[in-house]
Amino acid sequence: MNINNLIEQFDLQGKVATAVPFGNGHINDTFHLCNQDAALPDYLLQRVNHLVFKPVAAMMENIRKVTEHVNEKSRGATLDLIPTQEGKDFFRDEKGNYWRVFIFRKELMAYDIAETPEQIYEGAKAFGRFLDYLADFPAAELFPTIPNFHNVITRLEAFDLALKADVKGRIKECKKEIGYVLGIAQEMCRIQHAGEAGKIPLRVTHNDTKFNNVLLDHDGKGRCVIDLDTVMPGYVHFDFGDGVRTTVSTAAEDEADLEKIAVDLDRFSAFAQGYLEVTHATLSPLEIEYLPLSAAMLAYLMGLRFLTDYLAGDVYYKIHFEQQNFQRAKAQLDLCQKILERKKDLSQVIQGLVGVKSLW
Ligand code: GN1
Ligand code: MG
Repeated sequence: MNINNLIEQFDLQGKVATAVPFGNGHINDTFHLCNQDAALPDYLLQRVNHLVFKPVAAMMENIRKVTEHVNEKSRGATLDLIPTQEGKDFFRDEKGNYWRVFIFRKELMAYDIAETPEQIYEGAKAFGRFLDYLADFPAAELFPTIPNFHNVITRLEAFDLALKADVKGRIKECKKEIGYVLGIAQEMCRIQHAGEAGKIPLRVTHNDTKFNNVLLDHDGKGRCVIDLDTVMPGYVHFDFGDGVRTTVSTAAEDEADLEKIAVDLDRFSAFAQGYLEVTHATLSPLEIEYLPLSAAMLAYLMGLRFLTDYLAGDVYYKIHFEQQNFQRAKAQLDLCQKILERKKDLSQVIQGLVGVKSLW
């Protein structure tokens, strides 16, 4: 089926002029559909990676419920799903690929790396509002699309299996990183343990709050939270931690020069201030106490996942060059270490904002 036949399956306004590959996602394939009539909306067509998101229909049902709930509270605060001509959430082609369409907000922009603390503050507020809008949504109604997605304990088990198999004989290159991962494993499991002990509540979380998943307008205000594939029950730390991980340094996620990776306290303060301004009334003191640790945990989790994928032979993330997963892992583990070195400073920022002392 060619792209024009595919587009015809969806209930779109106007005619599509061009379909161009779009974005930097590591998982799905995305196209920007530009409308011939500039007054009508552009669209985003995506092929869902159904090897990663196995229960596609359940995931799409999650997305429909969540977008309806959020957009009812604040129109435009998240994506708008466009149904197929038959009123379905997605279309399955003859090869078994799953396709879906959202409105493309051409007046808004995504940044892989935030340029200023103001942008970070605004983006963080949008992510915070997303959590807040969903605070009254029954988490049990959402299907756990990828179970244990941010569970450090089970991610370490998968890492252990990859180490035992060593299918590409790559362990010898990664000795230092493997040692680092194992050395701080216990500390990195603390939030998960606290959750499993019932001390931290499960909420509806986004679970992929990297900074390029919030769109800002031309005045720099955070407008629209995107990439809802992993919205499911989780701890607030997953969202706060990933937001900090992707904003606290100006370095890229796979930065090869580790000297360029730095924890910038102004950038951290901006994220924490924006996020907490909207959520602190909802969060418990214990949830707030663990926020600084969550930043290290998410950098650790990503380092761990990239390293696992490198050892397993690059089977999960898209890579653009041979060693990219290893390079990503090194950068994320370096960031984790640098966040841990600054833990007192991060805690002080949180304490200054909401008066809650952090646990380390
Ligand atoms: C993947 O969809 P995308 O590329 O934003 C991954 C996230 C990671 C991210 C790292 C389903 O997200 O968990 O944080 O890469 N998504 C999935 O950049 O694994
Ligand atoms: Mg994603």
